[in-house]
Amino acid sequence: MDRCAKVLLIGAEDEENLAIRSLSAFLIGRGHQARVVGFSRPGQAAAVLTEIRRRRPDVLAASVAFQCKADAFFDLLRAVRADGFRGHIVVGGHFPTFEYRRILQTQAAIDSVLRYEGEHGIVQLAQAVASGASLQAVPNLVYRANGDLAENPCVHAFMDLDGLPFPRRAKRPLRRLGERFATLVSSRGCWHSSCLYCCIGAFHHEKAGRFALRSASSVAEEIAILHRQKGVTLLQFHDDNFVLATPELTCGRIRDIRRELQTRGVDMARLAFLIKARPDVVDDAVAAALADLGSVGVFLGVENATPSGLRALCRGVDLSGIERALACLTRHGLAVTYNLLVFHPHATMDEIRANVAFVRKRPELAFDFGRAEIVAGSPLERLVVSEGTRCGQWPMWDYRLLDPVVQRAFDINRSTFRGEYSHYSALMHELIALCYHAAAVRRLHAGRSAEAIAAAVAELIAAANLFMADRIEEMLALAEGHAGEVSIQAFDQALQGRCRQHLRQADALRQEMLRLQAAEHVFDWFGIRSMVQEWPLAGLFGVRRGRALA
Ligand code: B12
Ligand code: SF4
Repeated sequence: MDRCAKVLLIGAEDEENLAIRSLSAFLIGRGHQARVVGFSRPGQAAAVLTEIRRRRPDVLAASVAFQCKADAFFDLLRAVRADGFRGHIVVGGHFPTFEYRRILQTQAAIDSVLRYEGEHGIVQLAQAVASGASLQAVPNLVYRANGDLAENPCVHAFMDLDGLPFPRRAKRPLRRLGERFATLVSSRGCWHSSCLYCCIGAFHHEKAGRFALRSASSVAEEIAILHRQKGVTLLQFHDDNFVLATPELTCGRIRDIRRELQTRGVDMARLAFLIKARPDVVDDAVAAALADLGSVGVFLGVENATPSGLRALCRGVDLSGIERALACLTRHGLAVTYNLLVFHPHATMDEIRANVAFVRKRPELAFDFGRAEIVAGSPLERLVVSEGTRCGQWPMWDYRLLDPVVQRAFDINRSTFRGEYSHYSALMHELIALCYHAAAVRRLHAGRSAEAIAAAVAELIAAANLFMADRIEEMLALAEGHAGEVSIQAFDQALQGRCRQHLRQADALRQEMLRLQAAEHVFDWFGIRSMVQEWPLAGLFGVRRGRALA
């Protein structure tokens, strides 16, 4: 007779962690007890230990999806053992799926790795542990046995996504960008599955198809519940790629979700969406369909704005596709943000300069730039190993760029833009958030103040971006000129000073939007929310009034 098992799931919760929350719902649906506890920073270790002592789970299941967090999780799990926990510890997610051997060889605290999608084996594992049965029949499991590793056969098929319960949500919804906020996924996998730096293709490699979709009605049902029961108004689709392989399929999918939401009586004007998309399928019809659904922001997969860079990153997109996507999305009023992986193994100085020129052409779009990082399972990992440029240490490998001048530029980037005390990352992160925030406010709190703030946000982003474009070019010149420590320090000081100044400006705009949203939410209660922006009340709340709308 199977005993009901107690499972405690741990994962980074910068926002609701859909992996552990989905697995928690799945376990509960099959009669087990499951709870989640967040671990995003080492400072939260004490709270995790307390929770383990209180709950005394049979199984501790940790999501180590992020390779960059692996060491923090290993430290935590060692501390858990040192604290006296004797139950079973299993880890899962992207990184352990590929690095299971090394994890089990080096991490004595960890008993097993459950590879690929966790639903395939988590229930069997919980049952086996709770009833003291053998682990032999648990699919996808790798564990220590007889001084060796036992690798059970894996199930290589997508779960029936519509058959899965919705993720267990926190009691109170998150607040992001001044709204009640939730994330969700409407698919698993990616139809492109080929990008150099990405492990999603490898994660689903052995399956018959590259991706699986939930039905539009299942997606709409989850959104409707979040909206009605939790008052969620802002939703972020965490699908790697919300758009499908052709514009026609994508438009059909978006229209289906919209129709299903309407069928459920959801007031679409009260919802705003953020999505991620590859540029190649975004045309005017897709942009219009997205806007019609209520999308306000798109994180567009630009990644590199040169033909050679796009080829090197195996993006399968050309520059004209990127230009078209940007033009269509902005024409339909969507806020677009993007990232540029200017540093990759074969990057050249000319390529980086061409990327900077791309930024200059659209200074009002929030962006960030960096290096393609190695994650386990990615083609990049294989490339740097075969080229002999991998260096550093597991689990966070480093690599050398082939062009020595580009490598020097990257080293300067690492010690200045990305230096330990740098404000750069915080600023660019804040500007991306600010741009989505302004777009959400324009949709959910439309009015003259919202428009005026959005204009101020665009102005700040443009000023910051043009400044950064100059600094990136200066960094390239420093690298070419073999600049010494003193010049690099002077460069850094100027960079940090301006970052701090822009951060203060960004914070002021963020606060102003939050005040506007708070005021409108209060007036909404009385059904007179338009008073805030249309009557001379905005000033009372410290919000600019702006010009009357045409
Ligand atoms: C949401 C998300 C985020 C959120 C994180 C939210 C949070 N948890 O707090 C944000 C936006 C903050 C984020 C940031 C980053 N992310 Co991210 N992110 C994702 C994304 C798009 C979706 C994850 C998700 O919710 N999926 C839905 C759930 C249901 O699926 P799942 O996570 O795959 O979980 C299933 C299985 O993996 C498995 N599983 C997972 N955990 C466990 C645990 C156990 C015990 C078991 C048995 C099974 C299991 O079972 C689950 C159910 O089937 C994934 C891509 C992806 N498609 O998964 C990237 C991804 C996880 N992120 C990635 C990266 C690189 C990052 C960043 C480093 C990016 C950056 N340069 O800053 C940062 C680091 C974040 C950090 N915490 O430090 C990589 C990870 C690669 C790696 N091995 O390191 C991914 C895979 C994207 C990619 N294409 O490469 N990210
Ligand atoms: S980066 Fe995005 S488009 Fe490229 S393979 Fe990964 S999920 Fe697919």
